[in-house]
Amino acid sequence: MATLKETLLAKIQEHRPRTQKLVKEHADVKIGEVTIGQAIGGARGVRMLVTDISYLDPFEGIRFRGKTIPETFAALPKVPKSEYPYVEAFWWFLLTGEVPTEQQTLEVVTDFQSRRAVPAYVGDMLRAMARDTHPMTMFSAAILSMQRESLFVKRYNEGMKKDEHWEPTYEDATNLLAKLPSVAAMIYRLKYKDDKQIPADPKLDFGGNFAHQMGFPKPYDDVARMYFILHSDHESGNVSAHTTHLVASALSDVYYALSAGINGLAGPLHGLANQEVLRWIMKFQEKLGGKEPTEENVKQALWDTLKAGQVIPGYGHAVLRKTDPRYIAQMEFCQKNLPNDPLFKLVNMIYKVAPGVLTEHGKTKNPWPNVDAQSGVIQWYYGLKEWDFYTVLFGVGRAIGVLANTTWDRALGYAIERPKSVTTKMLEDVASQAIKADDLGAD
Ligand code: FAM
Repeated sequence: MATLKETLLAKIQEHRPRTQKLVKEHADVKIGEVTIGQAIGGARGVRMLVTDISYLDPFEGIRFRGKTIPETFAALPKVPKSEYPYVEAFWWFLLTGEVPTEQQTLEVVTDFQSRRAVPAYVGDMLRAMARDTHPMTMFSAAILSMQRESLFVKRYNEGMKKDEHWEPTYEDATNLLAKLPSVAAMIYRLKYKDDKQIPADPKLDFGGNFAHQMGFPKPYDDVARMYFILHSDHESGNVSAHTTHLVASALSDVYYALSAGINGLAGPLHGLANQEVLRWIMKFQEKLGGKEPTEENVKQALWDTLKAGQVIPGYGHAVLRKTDPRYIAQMEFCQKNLPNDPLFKLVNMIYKVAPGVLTEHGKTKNPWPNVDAQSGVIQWYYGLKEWDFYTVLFGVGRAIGVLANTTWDRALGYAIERPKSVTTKMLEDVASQAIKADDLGAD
């Protein structure tokens, strides 16, 4: 039976002629145009990235390799006595577009276990950092510190052909991904558990070992698997995915690229929003001073936030125009596993009230919740209450998607990214020409 690397190579060889044909024969075909609003407004909606790993429809939400979230969970081999699939099976699926067999999955599990050990210098470096450093800074630094391990750099320096770039990138990506749960758990225990580290369990899978090294009992292993898969990929334009792609496009290796992507994820408008959601809820509860929350006082608190010129964390999205299916997947998990949890009930109450408030406020194009509005509740329920750590969990998940993408970027030889900038004066000139043309048209 073919290994993951052999299956991936076959997929790459099958795909390359498609990309080559598009570039050779259809390079001038237009797929969109750019307005002044888009140039100033964060390139929203500009079609300029290509990925086959996931696609985000504004109304349907994410599909991984053509499958919705429930279809993905249903299709992949599951860890015995668990309700969620192996992350390793999902890695295979994202890389190849094929659902692996049980045996293929177990081979990847064994492969990841053999790559899991974190170099001792990572712990030394983390311990040298100020203990109140944000865990995302530690996570990014830990990834960057391992850059010396890059096989891509070694092979590049030896003189490697372009069509071989994917191979050491795949090796780097797998080496790095396999280490991330242990790196994350190390940061958690260093910061919040007096540096009492738990050694890895060589028998466990990606999610299982993460729960073990964090020190959380079952079913936290399944929570971790669900969380990592849900947060993995959201096509290519979001800040963490795009940053990783951009940095890697200079042929910087995956250590440089992922570390940069993680820095983008650390922004409050992106991944850090899940920390912000919990912070908002705790502040709200503090203000209530032990009183039962009501729809009326939730509404008031939302308006207070908006009137203070701040955003409601966990709501809105640059692409989505309905409730995020990643939010729904987590809500269904809560309905099944923690239906009576007070925090879950409060999050549901916010879900009932916030879209109306945001619609009345009239600014956001999407008043519905995104992934971050729900994820902290689950972590809190299972004992992970240090919410400034939540974005690290997001980062471990996001790594799966962006590392699969970077491997394919190298396989298809995508170019160094270099869009063109213009000056404000140029925009003003184009705008006045457009007005003149309109005036002429009106005559
Ligand atoms: N609360 C208040 N105002 C909001 C808002 C929210 N949740 N979402 C959007 N707006 C405002 C936005 O700030 C902008 O105001 P200005 O015109 O004054 O700049 C206006 O509505 C139009 O924004 P938009 O076009 O609807 O959204 P964008 O595409 O510009 O931004 C988000 C998208 C996600 C950055 C934005 O909705 C937001 O700030 N949400 C809160 C933070 C959050 O939850 N981020 C996580 C996103 C998540 F999916 C992820 O990356 N993990």
